Amino acid sequence: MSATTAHPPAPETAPGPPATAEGAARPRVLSGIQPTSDSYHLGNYLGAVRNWQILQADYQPFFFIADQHAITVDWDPKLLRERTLRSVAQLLAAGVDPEKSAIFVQSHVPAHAQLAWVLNGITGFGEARRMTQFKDKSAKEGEGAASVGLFTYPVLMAADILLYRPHYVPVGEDQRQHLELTRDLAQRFNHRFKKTFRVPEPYILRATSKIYDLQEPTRKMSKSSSSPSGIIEMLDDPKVTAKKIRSAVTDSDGEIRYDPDEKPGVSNLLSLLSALGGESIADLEEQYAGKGYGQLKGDLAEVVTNYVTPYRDRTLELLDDQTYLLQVMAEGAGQAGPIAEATLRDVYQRIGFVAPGTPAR
Ligand code: AQP
Repeated sequence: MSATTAHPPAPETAPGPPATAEGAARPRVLSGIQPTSDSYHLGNYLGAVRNWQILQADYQPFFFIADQHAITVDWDPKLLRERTLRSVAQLLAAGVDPEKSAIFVQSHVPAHAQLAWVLNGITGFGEARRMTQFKDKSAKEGEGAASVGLFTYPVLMAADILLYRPHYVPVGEDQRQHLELTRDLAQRFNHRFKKTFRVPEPYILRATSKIYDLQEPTRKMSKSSSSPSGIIEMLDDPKVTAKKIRSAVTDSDGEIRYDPDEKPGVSNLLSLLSALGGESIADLEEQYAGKGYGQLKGDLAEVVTNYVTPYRDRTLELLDDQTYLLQVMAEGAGQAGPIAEATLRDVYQRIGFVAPGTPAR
């Protein structure tokens, strides 16, 4: 059983289901997620994974577990292995279907790192330095303590995307700047060496593009900067989740109204209820007129519990069948690998690398 909805709202920056001529290839979408926690949080789920599940009906999807990105900050090898399997299990539990989508692990397709190296050569140091995620993530320990990998993370992300020449990249708002860099690098490469890459569009659903922390509702829900009480883990015991929702920070004026500037906590709860329950924010405002925050939180806790319980059960079931998970990864890499390698061959030829055993052209 999967936690799904029928159709996503229209994305902010891309058209809805494509008007594809019969027989023509469906437009390609690609996205990735890091295996850096035991469970995805509700931000990862609503901002990215749920949309992946929906898009696979009309697009040709490639979804990967970004294990190479995961080693740009400190990591534990045993945990990384476990979390990679947990990530695949969660994608499947969310309804991403290996019959429709290529689900693979980044390090199983060496072309990602190989293209990243080439793109490093056309990325300006200053341009990489402007990436706000690097600034945010390196701020805690200081820039000197951050890895070079964290610095070039957006270049690897550009390679991840450009290898597959996708039309759209479904991500949360926090990835918009990285996607802009990807587009710049694609255009720069195409201009300098001959058209090679498709310049991809972001696919960002406004309603769920940024899910906020329950305790600090002006900050995004995030595994590295949220406190445990501010983050809804999809695989948590639903009772724990319900308790976190009941303790969410709101305000003292008592009115249930969507106003992210004045009432960020209540607005976040309304957004979550709307995203998971399917009713519009305007309808919810009407229904909750004159009611208290306790009622809103109780209802949201129930909706979240109903939503995550089958997801959690299915994930735990899949984790008992590691042979199947490994098979899904192998099949996904089998689909992704040849496409990525073909792009890399084009790139190598265009930039002047001599292909082994062939005369230089
Ligand atoms: N709060 C969020 N709201 C909406 N979308 C979100 N995403 C992450 N947080 C939110 C989207 O989830 C996808 C996978 O993200 P990732 O694996 O790159 O993880 P992340 O962005 O690093 O997730 P975190 O929790 O925010 O991790 P840290 O704290 O390490 O930065 C992406 O599409 C992302 O946009």
